[in-house]
Amino acid sequence: MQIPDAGAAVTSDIAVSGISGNAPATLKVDVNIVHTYRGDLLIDLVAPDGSTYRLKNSSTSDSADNVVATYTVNASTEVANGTWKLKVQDTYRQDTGYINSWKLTF
Ligand SMILES: [Ca+2]
Ligand SMILES: [Ca+2]
Repeated sequence: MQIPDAGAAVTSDIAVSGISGNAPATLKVDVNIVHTYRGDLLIDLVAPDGSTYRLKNSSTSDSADNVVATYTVNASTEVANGTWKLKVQDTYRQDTGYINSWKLTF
C-alpha cells in the first residue's frame, strides 16, 4: 500500500477473531515499510475501538531507509477481536514508500 508523500495518513486493516477477552500487555506489532527516508513516517496502531497507540514518531534527522521493527504495545485494555489498523503518515515531502507488510502477535 503506497503512502502518499507529505499527505494524508493511510490505514491497513487486520481483522482479528477467535481470541477471547482482551489483548495482551505485550502485543507485538511487526512493521515492514519500504521507504527512502523513514524519519518522514509517523506510525500508530489503532485498536478496534479507535484508541491509538503511537509506535513511531517522525524525525527530521533519521535518514535511514525502511522501517523493519517489532513494537511492543500494552493493549491490555483493548478487546482483542475486531479490526485493528496500522496508520501511517508521511509528514515530509520528497521521499516516499509503501507498507510492505505488518502483523500482530497476540
Ligand atoms: Ca480503548
Ligand atoms: Ca515523504
